[in-house]
Parts: sequence; C-alpha cells; structure tokens
Amino acid sequence: MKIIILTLFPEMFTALGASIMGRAQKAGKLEIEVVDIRSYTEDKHQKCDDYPFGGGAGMVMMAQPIGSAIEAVDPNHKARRIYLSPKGRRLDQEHVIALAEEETLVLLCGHYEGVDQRAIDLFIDEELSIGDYVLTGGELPAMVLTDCVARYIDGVLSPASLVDESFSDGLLEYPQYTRPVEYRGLTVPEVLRSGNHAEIDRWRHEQALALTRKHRPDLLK
Ligand code: 4HQ
Repeated sequence: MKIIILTLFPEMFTALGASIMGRAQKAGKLEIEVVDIRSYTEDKHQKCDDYPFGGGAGMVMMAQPIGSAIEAVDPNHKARRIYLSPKGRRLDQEHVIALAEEETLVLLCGHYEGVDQRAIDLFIDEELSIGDYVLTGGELPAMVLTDCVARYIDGVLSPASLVDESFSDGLLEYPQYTRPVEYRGLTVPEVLRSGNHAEIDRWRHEQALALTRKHRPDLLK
C-alpha cells in the first residue's frame, strides 16, 4: 500500500520511521511519501495561505498549491483522496479496515483555519475526523490514519494481534499482565496463571464486558 501525505510541515512525519511503521516500510509492505505543498505554489513569494474572504481570525490555505500538488502525485485520480478535518465523518475501525483495501491513499493535511473550500470540492473524495476535538493541523490525524490502516496490511502484524484487540468483538480489551507476578503489592490475577484456557477466556470476556459497561456503554447498544 502507498500513502502520500500532503503537508506544509513535512518535518513532522519523521515519527513514522519508528517501530512497526518503520519496519513495514523497510519490508516494502508500506510506502509513505511526504510531499511539501509549498513546492507547488505559483506565488512569487512561495505563499500558500491568505486571509479569509468575509473576514475572521487566522489564515486559510490556498487552493492552487493544493490542487497542483494533488494533480502531480495522483494525475489520473487512481487514489482515494482524504482531507483530515473535524468537519468530516468520524473515523472508526470498520472504516479503517475498508481503507486498508485501497492501493493508494492521498492524505491532505490542513493547517491554520483550514483550506479553501474549492480545494475540497474539486480534489477530495472524503473528509474524515479522528475525533471531536480541535487540533492545530491535520498532520497528527494523518499519522493516526496511517498507523491504524497500516496494521491491516498483510504481514505488518501477526494475525493474532488483529483478533484479540479492542473493538474486534465490539468490546474494549481485557486487562493484560506480564512479569513479575507481584509489583508494589499488586499481583497478577490467579486465573491467568492457572493454565486453564477455558477459565482464562471466560475471565477475559467478563472483564471486557465490565470495562465496556463502565467506559463505553454506547458500544453495548
Ligand atoms: N484539525 N480530525 C483543523 C483537526 C482534525 C480532527 C485538522 C484541526 C484540520 C484545519 N482533523 N485543521 N479532529 O482537529 O481531523
């Protein structure tokens, strides 16, 4: 899978070279291309943002550099083009799994007060939000989307990691423990050390249900 990220702040994406994302790229399973929108501006001073028509606070990213950048990286519109914004449909695990089937994603990161609406109307397929809070830019949302989609590319994770996680059965994940058996007076629940796998499965399911009821009762409806 290829993910092309369009941003005014390419230096923010060094984080994707670490850990599982880094390993997936070195293994050739995931290709990430970070493109500086500024290199596509036709403005003599390299400007990529301007004051909003109608007035108001902050700056708006201009349509021209965005349009030229998107047409350069995806000239025949083969990719799914996504704009990260709190105005979009909220991302969930079901949609993540669907996006992982795409050959190529183009992720547009807005900064400041957002982008000229014509860039969205002309060049974007889908507007997605990672949650109901406001960030300074779409760069972290683009990294969030890249990370959760990459987990579903074949060979990036062990298949078991995709089965036993939060949401896979509609519940939050049960608590996990590792060595030592006792830490600061707290011990690992006896059942997990019993070797009785039917009992362990039952305990984990009860824990998952109780946690979901407490933190996310909406998931039970
Ligand atoms: N922003 N989910 C404003 C977000 C956001 C979110 C990105 C801040 C876009 C213009 N993006 N810019 N939440 O808060 O995706």
